[in-house]
Amino acid sequence: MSGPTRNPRRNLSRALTRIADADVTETLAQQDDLAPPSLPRIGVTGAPGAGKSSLIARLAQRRKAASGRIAVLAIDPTSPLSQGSILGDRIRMDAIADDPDIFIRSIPSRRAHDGLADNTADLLNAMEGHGFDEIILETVGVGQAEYTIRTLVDTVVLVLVPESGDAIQAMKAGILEMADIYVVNKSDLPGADLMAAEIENVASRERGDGWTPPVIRTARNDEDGFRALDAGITAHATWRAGHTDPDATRRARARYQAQGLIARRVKEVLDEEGADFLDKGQRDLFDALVARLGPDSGD
Ligand SMILES: Nc1nc2c(ncn2[C@@H]2O[C@H](COP(=O)(O)OP(=O)(O)OP(=O)(O)O)[C@@H](O)[C@H]2O)c(=O)[nH]1
Ligand SMILES: [Mg+2]
Repeated sequence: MSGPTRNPRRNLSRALTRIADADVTETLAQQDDLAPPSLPRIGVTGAPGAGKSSLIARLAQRRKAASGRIAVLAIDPTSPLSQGSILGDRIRMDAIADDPDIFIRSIPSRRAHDGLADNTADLLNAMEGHGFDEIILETVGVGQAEYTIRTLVDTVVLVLVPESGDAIQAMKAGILEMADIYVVNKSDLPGADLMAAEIENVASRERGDGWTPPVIRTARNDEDGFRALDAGITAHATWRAGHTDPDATRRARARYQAQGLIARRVKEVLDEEGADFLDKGQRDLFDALVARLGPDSGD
């Protein structure tokens, strides 16, 4: 990783590290340098160990043939102390780690309770303007995370595995209405056909927007599955271009990001203040908090 041709990657890597560690004030200061979001974003989500990283490694190789340079961001839910799964993601994606057209970065999901980092939106924005053509985001889906990803990416791929009770869990959580593409991964394991049929049943119900999510079986040694997934993503992108309003997407992301920044700032203030600050009625506490957030807060 040296020489002038790799510098854009190094710059991006540094930018991501800065953003991963930034507080709200630093985050806002960095926003000014960012290119406006324009790259297609694919979100790959699913339970821990569903095979997301392995699948992304194969997918990225296919996507780059059609789309060009690919950036992969993996939000890692494990403790930043252990770094266990960060290594895991790297090993899974080893096949593409040295590919000059594919950039991979794993970031610990600090303060996250939904499988996403509180700064995922900032990290995604930072990946704009570094010469990539497409972004793939890996997140661990733990129920509600899928709803959030929906706002941040253009195509949501939900990775399920046979015999895990995943499909039932996903249906209970209402997630099966949230994905644009369903993948039954590890289809070499028993139960894949049954599971695919179950999901197809649910997925074929009218979603209200006219897109019928495909159900695609993938497995480690089955190129046909990855080819179908690649084609499914392209088909969804084409459909989306004719059926969604880019302004609405942009505004939904702006809204999500603004809410996230405020929530982070509130948490920062509450962490900074002592116990006294909390010893008030809700109304006074709210007013005091708003005053602290305002421009005259003195920090
Ligand atoms: N049987 C089978 N195992 C697979 C397949 N793909 C991946 N695995 C295994 O599943 C395990 C998890 O794979 P990962 O790619 O790390 O899964 P992940 O969803 O990224 O995991 P986290 O990031 O930790 O949530 C590894 O032991 C893989 O070798 C497959 O197609 N078939
Ligand atoms: Mg992974």
